[in-house]
Amino acid sequence: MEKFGKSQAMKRSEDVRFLTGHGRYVDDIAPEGALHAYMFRSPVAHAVIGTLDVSAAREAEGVALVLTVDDLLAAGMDVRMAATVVPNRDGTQGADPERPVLARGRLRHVGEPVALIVAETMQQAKDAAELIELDYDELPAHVELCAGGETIHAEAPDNRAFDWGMGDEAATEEAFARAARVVRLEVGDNRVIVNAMEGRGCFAEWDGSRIHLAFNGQGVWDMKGELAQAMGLDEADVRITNPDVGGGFGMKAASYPEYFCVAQAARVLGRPVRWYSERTEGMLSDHAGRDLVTMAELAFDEGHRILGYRIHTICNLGAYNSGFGQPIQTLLFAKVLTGTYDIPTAWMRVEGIYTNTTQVDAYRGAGRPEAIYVIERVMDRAARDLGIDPIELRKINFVKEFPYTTVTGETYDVGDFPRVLDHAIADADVAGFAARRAASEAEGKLRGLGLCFYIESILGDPSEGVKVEFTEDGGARIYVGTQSNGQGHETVFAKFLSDHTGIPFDKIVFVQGDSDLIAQGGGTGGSRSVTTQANVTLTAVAAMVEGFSAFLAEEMGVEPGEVRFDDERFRAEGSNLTPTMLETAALAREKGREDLLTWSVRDKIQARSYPNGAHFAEIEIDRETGVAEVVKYTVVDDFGNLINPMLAEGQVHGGVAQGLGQALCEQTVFDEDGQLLSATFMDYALPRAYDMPWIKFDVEPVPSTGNPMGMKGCGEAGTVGALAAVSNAVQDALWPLGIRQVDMPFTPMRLWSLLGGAKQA
Ligand code: SMO
Repeated sequence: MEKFGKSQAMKRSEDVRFLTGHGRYVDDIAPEGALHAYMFRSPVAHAVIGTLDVSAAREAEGVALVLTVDDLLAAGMDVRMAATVVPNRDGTQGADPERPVLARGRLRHVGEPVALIVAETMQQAKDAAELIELDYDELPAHVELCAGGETIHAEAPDNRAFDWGMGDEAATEEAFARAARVVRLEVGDNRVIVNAMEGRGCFAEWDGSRIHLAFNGQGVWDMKGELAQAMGLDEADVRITNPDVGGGFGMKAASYPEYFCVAQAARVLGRPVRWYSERTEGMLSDHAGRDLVTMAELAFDEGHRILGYRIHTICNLGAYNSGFGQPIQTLLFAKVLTGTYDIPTAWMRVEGIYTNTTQVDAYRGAGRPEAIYVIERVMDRAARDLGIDPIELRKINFVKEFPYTTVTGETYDVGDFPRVLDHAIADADVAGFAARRAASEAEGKLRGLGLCFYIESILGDPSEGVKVEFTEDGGARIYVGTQSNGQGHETVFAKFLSDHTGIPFDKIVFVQGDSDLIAQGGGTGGSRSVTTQANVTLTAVAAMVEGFSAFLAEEMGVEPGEVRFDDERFRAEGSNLTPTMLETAALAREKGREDLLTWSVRDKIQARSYPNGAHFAEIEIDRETGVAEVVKYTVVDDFGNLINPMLAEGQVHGGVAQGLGQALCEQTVFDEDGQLLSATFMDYALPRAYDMPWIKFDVEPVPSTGNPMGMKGCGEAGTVGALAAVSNAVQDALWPLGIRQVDMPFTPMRLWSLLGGAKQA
C-alpha cells in the first residue's frame, strides 16, 4: 500500500459543483415554505433597557412570531450561552458573566440580538422590526483597550475579565537581571472582521418531537449538546446538520444566538424557519479576530543567546467571554509562546478586557498567529538593536535538539529549523536583495525584506470518527466527523480511503455534517482535520482488512492468518481467489454477513504535530503615496508528509492572503460611542486578488511522530507566517529613515503620514 496515498496532486472533485453554482449552502436547501426570521439588534453599544415593546410588531402583517428573552425564559429555555473561565494569577477565577441568547436588561454592543421576528416574507419581518419600541438609558461606551470605564458586567467592575499568567515569573526576573542586553517592543495586533465569503445562516424544523437545525458551521457536535441543553431536549432529539459551507476560519465554529432562537421559533410554530445574515449584520455580529496589544521583552547574553522572554498582553474580548475559553487569544498562544527558539525561561501575563464591542473569538490560528507575531517582531527588533543579521540571530537561538520541551510544557517531537530556513533563503534569493533594494531606490521607492519563522501546535480534539459503508450498488460511502468549509475534504478523504483500500475513487460517496449519520466527530478547526481524519480512516481500514480476512479465510479454506491484503487485493497461498475490497463486500452481502458491510470507528492520534516554516516577504513602499506593495513572497514549510501537496499549497495561499489582509489593509474602526464605522466593504478593505503577490512555495518535510502518516496540520500556517513577515519587511524598509515603530495595518494613510513626518524631521 506504500506506493499509494502520498503526495498526489489530485484536483478537487467538488470544485466543478462550487464553480458552476451547484454548491448546496444552507440557504439553498431551506425547506419549501419556511418562514423568514430577522434579528432586531441593539442600535447602541451600552445601555440599560427600560421597556421592550414588541406588541405592534406581533400584530404586523405576515408576522407569525416575535421572540424576546422573556419569551425564551417563559418557555423554560436556558438562555445562558456556554463559556468557560480561566484562573487568575491570584488564584481566583476569571469573571463569568452571562451571555444571554437575547438581550436581558442590558445592551452591551451594537448589533447584539434583542428580538427575533418571524414572518411569511423577509420584507414583512423587516417592516415589523420597525414597529419594535425599545426604550433604554444609554451609558457611556467602553471601547478603549484598558481596564476601567463604565462597568459592563457587575462580575467585572473594572472591565477586567481575567489576569492570568504562565511560566516562571521569578526565574524570568532573574534572567533579565543578569542579561547583557534587553530588547523591548510593544506590538499591536489589530482587530479583523472575518468576512467569510458566505455569511452565517441556518434553518430549523420541528416534527413534533425532534428538532433539526441546519447551519453553516465547522462541525455539528458542539451545537448538538448546546441546543439540547438550551431547549431542554434529549440529545437524541436533536439533529444538527452542516451542508456546504463557504468559509469558516474559526468564526463559524462558535454557537450563535440566532441558531437557538430560530430553533425555538420552529418548535413554537411547528413550521420551518430560516435566517440568513446580511453583510453589515455579519460585520456587527460575527465574532471578530485578534485585537490585542503586547509589551514584549527579550533578555540576551553577550553571545546573543536568549536568556529569558517576558510578555504582558492585553486582549480585547469584546462584550462577552468566548465559548471556547475565556482567554481565546492567548490560550494556544501559550503553546508556541517561545516560537522556534531555545529559551530557558519565560513569563507571560495576560489581561482580558471587556469592551462594548462585538465579541472577539477564534480566527484562523486562534492564538498561534498572535504568539508568533510577537516573538518574530521582537526577534527582528532585537537583531537591529544588537546590530546582528536577523537570520543569524534566529539561527543562533533555534532549537536544535529534539524532542524539545518548551518552558510552557510543549514537546516539539521533531524539526530541522536551520534546514527549512536555508531552503527559504535560497528560494527567496536573499543574497540578491541588496541589488533589488538599490533598484527600488533608484525609482524612488523604499524596499524591505522581512522574515518570519513560525511554528504551530496542532490538535484541537485528538479524536475523530469515521464510518465506511459498503452500499448495494457496489460502491462505498465514507462518513467523516470533520467538516469541510471549502478546503477540499470531499476529495482528500475519499481519495485517502481509495488509496488505502483500492476502492476506485469514483465509487466512493463522501458524506459529512449530519449528527444522525455518525455517532461523533470533531469538525474542522485548529488545522486538525487531515491528521485526525486520516488516522481514524487508517484504523477503519485496518479493521476492515482484519474482518474481511477472517471472512475470506473460510471462503478460501485457509487459516485466517494466511490471508493478506496486498496491492488492492486479498490473497492467500494456495488459493486462486484474489478479491478486491468491493468484491469481498459483495460476497459478504451475498452470504448474509451484514456485519461486514458497515465499519464505524472512533480513534485518536497520540500527539500534537508542529508544522513550521519560513516566510520571506519583500515589500516596496511608494514614498509619494504611502502604498506598500508585496513584490516578492517566499514560503518554505515543514508540513511533514503531505497527502495532497497541491491542496496544501492552496491552503497556504489562502492563509497568506488572510495574513496580508490584516497586515496591509483590514482596519476595524469603532467610534467613541461604540458604533462600528467600518461596517461595509466601502469602509472595510479586504484584500483583492490584485493585492496578492505571486507566492513561491516549497516544502522541506520532517515527518511528525505524532500520527501514523507523519503529517503536520497545514490549514492555518499561511496566516501565522504572513503577519510578521510583512511587518518585518515594512519595518526594514522604514528603518533607514529612523522610523522605529509602526503597527498593522500598513495602510497608505498610515505610511504616508509616517513618511511625511520623517521628511520634516
Ligand atoms: S481559528 Mo480555527 O477554526 O481553530
